[in-house]
Amino acid sequence: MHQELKELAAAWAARPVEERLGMTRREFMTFCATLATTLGLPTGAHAAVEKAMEAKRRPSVIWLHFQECTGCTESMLRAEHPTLEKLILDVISLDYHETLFAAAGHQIEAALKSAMTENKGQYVLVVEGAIPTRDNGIYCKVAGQTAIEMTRKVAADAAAVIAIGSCASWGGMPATDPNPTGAVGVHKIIDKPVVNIPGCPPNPYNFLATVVHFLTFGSLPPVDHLNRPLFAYSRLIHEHCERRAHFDAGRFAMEFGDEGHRKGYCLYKLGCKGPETYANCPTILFGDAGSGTWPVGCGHPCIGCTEEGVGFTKPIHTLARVKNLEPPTTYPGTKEPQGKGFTVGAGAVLAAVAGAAAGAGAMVARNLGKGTDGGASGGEGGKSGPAGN
Ligand code: FSX
Ligand code: SF4
Ligand code: F3S
Repeated sequence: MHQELKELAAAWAARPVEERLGMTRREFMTFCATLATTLGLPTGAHAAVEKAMEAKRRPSVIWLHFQECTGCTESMLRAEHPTLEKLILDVISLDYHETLFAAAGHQIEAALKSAMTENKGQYVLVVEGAIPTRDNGIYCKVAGQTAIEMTRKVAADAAAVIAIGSCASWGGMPATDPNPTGAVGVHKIIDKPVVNIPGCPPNPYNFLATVVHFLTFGSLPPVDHLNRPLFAYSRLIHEHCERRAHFDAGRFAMEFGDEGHRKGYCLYKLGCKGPETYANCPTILFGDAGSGTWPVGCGHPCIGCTEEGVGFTKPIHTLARVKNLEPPTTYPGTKEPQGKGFTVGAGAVLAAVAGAAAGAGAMVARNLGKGTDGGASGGEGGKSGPAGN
């Protein structure tokens, strides 16, 4: 049976990329070329991404779950746009995932073993959830092993390690004071470089972009001092927020449901942590459901879920430290039609992979979906971090 599945997977992978992704060849080529032109990529960069997407070999991914809510996996699979999950499941070979596997017990343990042996030194380890360290890590065990033991064992032969979600990045929700289990992020217990993709849940596009980068260039993307990919976490939320014009004009919602809140004014005085949180939420959005589909767009202050020391640490209602007072060069529109507008699609992902800044990625996403739609702009090349090359 195992063999039959392998043959089926190989037959599917042998089909042309446009067939696998449900696009025409022309659409696929135009898609890559448009991105390259719009972003001013160095000659050949789009071709490399194109080639990687077409490749029949998909990296084996082993996905471990520890202290978390499974929201990372849920957000990856519950996107509205079918292209997203198609893309994810097309670019990787998900060889071990406790939540998604139909198998259990010895069968799934055997699957882990064979994925590790068959792809030794080549697989990507993805960890979802924090690692409890108190009392020798006994507060989270899978198949008789602690999360610490299992992570170290699987990480030893991994080509790359990705911590998905805030829990795996630094402890997140399980590490909330007083952190009874001593929950920490993956990078605290292994010696290898780890790329962190925080967010509770994280944006699935940021995960996909990271994997496609690995696929295209054979390395994980450049990261910041917290090991977060620069393409996604180099800008403050406040810099691209559609309510920013209201912040600069001093128009604030003072209570949920008041006139300012109903008019879409800035949520700073309700505790929005956008001014001290680095992430691309306002530009890449969630769920492919159109404009406004991100926390602030829906009327709730950002709680800083991607920022260690802010999310799950600072009370939601306390005022944020404003890290950058410089007004943006371009303001996003303050009246976006709710539930309509562009579809992010894969454009922003590939733009991000190719080294563009989040703002430029958003422009491409908007342009792909709507023709022209204005929006935030900006761009800068990434610098290499510890796991960059
Ligand atoms: Fe949940 Fe993931 Fe939050 Fe944590 O996301 S959405 S608690 S970051 O590890 O499952
Ligand atoms: Fe947007 Fe929050 Fe900044 Fe206001 S404080 S502009 S709501 S990110
Ligand atoms: Fe999290 Fe704030 Fe984005 S709460 S999802 S970082 S808007």
